[in-house]
Amino acid sequence: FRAYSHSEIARDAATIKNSVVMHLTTTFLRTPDSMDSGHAYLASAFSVRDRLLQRWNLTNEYHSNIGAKTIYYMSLEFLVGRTFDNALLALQLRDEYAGVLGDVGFRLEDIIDEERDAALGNGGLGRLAACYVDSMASSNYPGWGYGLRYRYGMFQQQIINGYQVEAPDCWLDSPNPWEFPRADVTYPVKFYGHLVRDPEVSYRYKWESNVVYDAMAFDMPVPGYGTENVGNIRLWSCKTNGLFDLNKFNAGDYQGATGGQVAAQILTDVLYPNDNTNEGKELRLRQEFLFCSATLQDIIARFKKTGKPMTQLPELAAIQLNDTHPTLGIPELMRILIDEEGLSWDEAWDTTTKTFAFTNHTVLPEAMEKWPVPMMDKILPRHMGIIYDINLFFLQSVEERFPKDRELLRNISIIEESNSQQVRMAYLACVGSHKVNGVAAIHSDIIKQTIFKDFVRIQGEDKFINKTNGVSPRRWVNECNPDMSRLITEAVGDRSWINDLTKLKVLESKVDDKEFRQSWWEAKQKNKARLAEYILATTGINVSPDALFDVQVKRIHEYKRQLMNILGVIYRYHRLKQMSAAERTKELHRVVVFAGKAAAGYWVAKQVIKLINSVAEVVNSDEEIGDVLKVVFIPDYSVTAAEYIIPASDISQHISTAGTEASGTSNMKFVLNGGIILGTVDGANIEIGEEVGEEQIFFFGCLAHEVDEFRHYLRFHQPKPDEALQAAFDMIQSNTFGDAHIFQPLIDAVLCGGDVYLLTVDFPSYVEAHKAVEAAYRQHDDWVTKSILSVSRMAKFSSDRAVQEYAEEIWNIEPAPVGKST
Ligand code: 26M
Repeated sequence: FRAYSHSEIARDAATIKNSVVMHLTTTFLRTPDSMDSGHAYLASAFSVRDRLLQRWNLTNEYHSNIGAKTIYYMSLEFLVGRTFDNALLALQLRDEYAGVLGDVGFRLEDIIDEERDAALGNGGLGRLAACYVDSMASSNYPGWGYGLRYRYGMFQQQIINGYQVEAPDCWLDSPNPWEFPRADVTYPVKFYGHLVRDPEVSYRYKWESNVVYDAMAFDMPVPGYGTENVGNIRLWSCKTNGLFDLNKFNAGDYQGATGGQVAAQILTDVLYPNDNTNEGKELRLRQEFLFCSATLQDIIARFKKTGKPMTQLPELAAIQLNDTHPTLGIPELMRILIDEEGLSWDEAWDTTTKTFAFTNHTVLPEAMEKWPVPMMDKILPRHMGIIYDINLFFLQSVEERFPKDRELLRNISIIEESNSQQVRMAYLACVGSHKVNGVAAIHSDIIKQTIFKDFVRIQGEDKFINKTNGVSPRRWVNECNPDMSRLITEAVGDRSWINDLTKLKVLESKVDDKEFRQSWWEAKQKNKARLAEYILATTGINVSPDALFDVQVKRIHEYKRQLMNILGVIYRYHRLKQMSAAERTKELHRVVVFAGKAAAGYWVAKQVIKLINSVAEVVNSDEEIGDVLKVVFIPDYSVTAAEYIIPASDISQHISTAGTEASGTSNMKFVLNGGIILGTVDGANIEIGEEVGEEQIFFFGCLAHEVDEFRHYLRFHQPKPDEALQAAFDMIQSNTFGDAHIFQPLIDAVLCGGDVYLLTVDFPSYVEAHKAVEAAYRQHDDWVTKSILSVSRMAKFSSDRAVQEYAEEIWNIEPAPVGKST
């Protein structure tokens, strides 16, 4: 029997009101008279969630009935942000809920603002995972994300006395309508222990251990837009296996009785707040394994229901590794297939490599995951053994083809033979996968020439491919920019562009339409006014929406060069101070916006935040300068903050040292929202430039292939700052922004530390590029043209396109829309 069917989502006000009141009174034990906006949010959210869960059930029932091949996107991070508005838009119930809430005196915008972000990620990699599950659901691909349910997500950033201070993100302190606990979906995960060899098969073992944790599933429904499909992110939460030690309790050891519980929970307590750095902490390794083991057990349990032989797993499941963090999934699948399912080594290896594919997201050496062999051997003895065997067979096959090349074998070995041996996770991921991809064209080229060079030679060119990143048009246009979205819908004639960004092309025909251009400009101005309010509320700083909004928001990292940006601001301030008042009145007004978090232990990045805030304080209170220049550091950058900031930018900066930013994804979001990029020839900036045309983007700086030579030179020669950069240094050193000695290490990194990120090399062309931006912005009409043309040419950067490419070229899966056959 079926209690509901796909057509039965009620849209009438009475039914919606009933379900909201039902939740208010029965889920939250409140009455309509005592409803505050917090409970108005919760009751509305639970009523929307009911509808999503119905579709969730239908989707999964349908996919299992038709035996659809499913993609499992394994990621230690999912940076989802808020869900309420996203779900309302996907179900096309936004106006209906606005009406019902309006009747009882609430504005939908205020209710939406009650929701806390699900901040289970650091930055680009985590947000990409969220965009990809959004696209899978919206494009009807059977696909699940798998991750961890951290009790504390990305820390909250406070700015105190100009410094970053971290506070815990207790996002689960209030009820979370967007997760569904599944106590029945729980798997045991072992650690430590010892191995017993199988008397018959030399490579088969029994792994015995008393240290067993339980991983319990929580499902987050992912609404597909304009479809009945609802996707899923399954997150694991850890607890001890075997509940409670009654013996200890009876002996009066009350704490000891629950001690294991506390120890286990630590595994999913907190997201490591590192972005592009690897700390090599033991707890992180245990986190990664808990995740991989629970996920593989779950995938296999689902597969076994089909009754098919294990060697057919790749026909029903594709697993994508989001960077190396979930790489232990490879030896874990090998262990299950060999030790538990009785496959031979060769069958297991063939099945495993056909199932896994791997995405690399960074080339920074400090981000490469390596685990000390003794640590891995202690915590995961069976997996260490399997990794040794994978490596042995791999090296043997290479030796056959390249006899006596000792250097080659050393270079490609999964085990690095340093003072202490280390497992190179990127190599393990590569050897265990049938496809390896980078995330933008230049990045995919670079990894083929650097870390995977020898693997390309051995395993062939075809294994190494490019999948340029994309972003969800639902969240990053339709949701965050309603005014521009309305204009696009008018131009296109309907909302079809939200699932098909190639429709943006029609905007090109509007570029000479006076009325359209005016509305386009007004939409941007409105977004700027909205951001100005947000800035006032979060920082107390007053900025004018009439100024040029110049924005750099992303994780704070040396390679992203926020330091170069603030030095540029200091140089601008220096010039303004040298001008006469009359000259200053001719200057273009500018608001420079920064936001972003520094990893808690990344001292240099934290000093950069302090410098930005110190400059802001001096500049913003300088009466001579007034509105000509404002500098703002918006605290606690998040998905929700990004949804305010990105639609309001005129120019955004993506200025990494060439060759260091794998792709970048906010660059795509900014241009999709009518902003223009000031950037280096790096990552996806390059492909954005190719699509929108060189008139629509401001490039500067040295090229990736020149970087090595510059770095080499600067190792042996004193860097020479140009006059502009020297002026900025001088201003800092003369205590203009407070005690100079706290900033001296930042200057020393450039002048005495080899200037690894090439500030002295790129600063002159950076200053020139700013001048070009300014001249262009003054040509108001041309600027609007650039903005409209850019958006019209951005189709490539939809995550729908990216996911479709993965589906066709890596996963070999097809869309399976629900509802057509029910
Ligand atoms: C590693 C070890 C221990 C703890 C944390 C990490 C870790 C976490 C996140 C390492 C790297 C992490 O993220 C890297 C990242 O976000 N890379 C970005 O990926 C984006 C999506 O592909 C790209 O757009 C960015 O250019 C790239 O920097």
